[in-house]
Amino acid sequence: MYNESRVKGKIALITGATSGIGKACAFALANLGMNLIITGRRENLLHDIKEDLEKNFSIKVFPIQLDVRDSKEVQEKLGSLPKEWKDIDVLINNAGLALGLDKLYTNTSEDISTVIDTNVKGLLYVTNTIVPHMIERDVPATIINMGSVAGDAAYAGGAVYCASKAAVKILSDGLRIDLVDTKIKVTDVKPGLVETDFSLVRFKGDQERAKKVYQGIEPLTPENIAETVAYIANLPANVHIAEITIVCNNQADGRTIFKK
Ligand code: NDP
Ligand code: 8X3
Repeated sequence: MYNESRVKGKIALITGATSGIGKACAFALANLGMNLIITGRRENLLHDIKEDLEKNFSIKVFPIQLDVRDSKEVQEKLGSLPKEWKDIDVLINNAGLALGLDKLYTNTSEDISTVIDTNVKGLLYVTNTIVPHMIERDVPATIINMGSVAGDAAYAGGAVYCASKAAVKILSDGLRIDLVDTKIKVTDVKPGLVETDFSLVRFKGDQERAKKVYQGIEPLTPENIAETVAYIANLPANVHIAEITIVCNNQADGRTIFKK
């Protein structure tokens, strides 16, 4: 039904496009003919991905090295985009991470700050830099925030991460309300287990432990999520998906998983 691209030639900005879900979103949106601003901290990866995208699709890609935790950097880099990249139609707030899977009272203040500053404050800094110009343009636009089933209920050892994703849900709801008199839509995408570098980052490079998370179950792939993100980005202007939960088979919610 929505096979044709409505967003060809339009611009999407993706945070955390160097890996996993964000990178897969870049390819899925490129497939719809969107020009892309890809961001992340690892500059070398951004340039490799730009090359790969421009080789495979007839689109333009603008890489910006960006740490979403740095409000000044966000304001400077995203608040002064070149004229041809200013008109962002789709914003994907995807950058995020978890650190550790330990009892709340053992979490270090450094890890707590990193998770909250990235998943919550970073999303706010980027959103607040982009939205005013979206409103000014007065054309249909979509903001897609990467939430999680982790935001629906706490699980053992995940309190700070779960709280950050609960915040993404409430911020998405609040922004949707605050934009109700505009043409801008806000969607909270809530995946379950997706096999990416997420667990490797969470367990600080412990490959064995990270691998175990996805054993005994067929997890989602980043491409599974990207397909839904592209579908949402490509919806007709009158169709507004507020929230969507995507889990793999044998996962019921953030804490109920059946492993063989
Ligand atoms: P990855 O680790 O593969 O990707 C995370 C991305 O976030 C990377 O591109 C990384 O880029 C970027 N990032 C992290 N910190 C920052 C920062 N301070 N500034 C800018 N970019 C940053 O994990 P996923 O693809 O799985 O995660 C993407 C999103 O999906 C996250 O928000 C995560 O919480 C969410 N999610 C993941 C699920 C899963 O099971 N994998 C399930 C539900 C939600 P770089 O290091 O280059 O800065
Ligand atoms: C990431 C998925 O279940 O590890 O949000 O929290 S989970």
